[in-house]
Amino acid sequence: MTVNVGVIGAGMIGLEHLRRLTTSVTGARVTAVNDIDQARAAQAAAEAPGARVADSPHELIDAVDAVVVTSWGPSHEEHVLACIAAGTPVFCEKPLATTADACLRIVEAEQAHGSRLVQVGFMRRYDTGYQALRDAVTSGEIGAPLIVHCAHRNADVPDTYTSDMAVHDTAIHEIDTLRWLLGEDFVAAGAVLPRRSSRAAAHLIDPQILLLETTSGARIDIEVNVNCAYGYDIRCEVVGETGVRQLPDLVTADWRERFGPAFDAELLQWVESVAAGRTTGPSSWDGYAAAVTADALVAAVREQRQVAITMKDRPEVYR
Ligand code: ISE
Repeated sequence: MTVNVGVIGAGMIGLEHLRRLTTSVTGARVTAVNDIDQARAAQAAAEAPGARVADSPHELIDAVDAVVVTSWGPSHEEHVLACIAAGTPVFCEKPLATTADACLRIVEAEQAHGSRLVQVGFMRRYDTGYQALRDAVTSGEIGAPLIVHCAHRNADVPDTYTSDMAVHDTAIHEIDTLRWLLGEDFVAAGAVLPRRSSRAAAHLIDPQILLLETTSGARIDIEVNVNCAYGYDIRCEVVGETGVRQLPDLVTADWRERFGPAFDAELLQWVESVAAGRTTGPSSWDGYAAAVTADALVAAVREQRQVAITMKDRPEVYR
């Protein structure tokens, strides 16, 4: 079966996903594209043989087997809810939605539907380096995890980048990956702020050191440093009771190059699961958990205090 996919949102990441689905991911073809900018939608559709421009997200949803949502973050909720209402599987780029309440509305809609339809684009779970770290933890090879040291460094960021984005847009990857890697939720957030980099724009708090505590009492520190000048550098070292493992040392120009293979694997797995009639991978619940944690971290940075993280009970659908 070839899965007919519609793409809502033809910006940078939308185009990346469209190209992947057209050239490297087997089992799918993009048949419709929608964007608030019709010309941009037409340009994107021209890259996928047989694809057309859909007049509206709703018209697109009705015409395809599955949807990729890569529109502007604040519109994710509307588009994902429309897919759920239509019973259509949907891959939504991160963030699932821009507030924890909006994520919860998606969770509730999926629960009412009775089974999962949503996969969230947390692609680091498909990175072989992180998978090896997770294996080292789950196999017991390094003993129970005590501490995780992370760094998320970007060479630079556009002027539109804000201090809150350091959490909501950047550290959000560590938030999800570490929940998955450690198999635990977080109970508390904190932040320590070093002196500001002279390379950072005047409005920006950069770098930031974000702190998390897990339910078992393991501690995580995440350096977010988005003006590091030298490249895209993602580090993660897990300190267990009997050993230590880290990601391979790999500095690239940007995230596209660093996580290209993970994006490929993520979309291939999504297409295969849609074809098999089930939804796997990072869920709406994971999107909600990431949003709640991100809100606590932003408060910790702004208010310079420890912030408790509390989540609703995990519904049966996500167990
Ligand atoms: C961007 O949105 C990403 O997803 C990248 O992985 C991250 O490194 C960057 O900081 C974000 O702005």
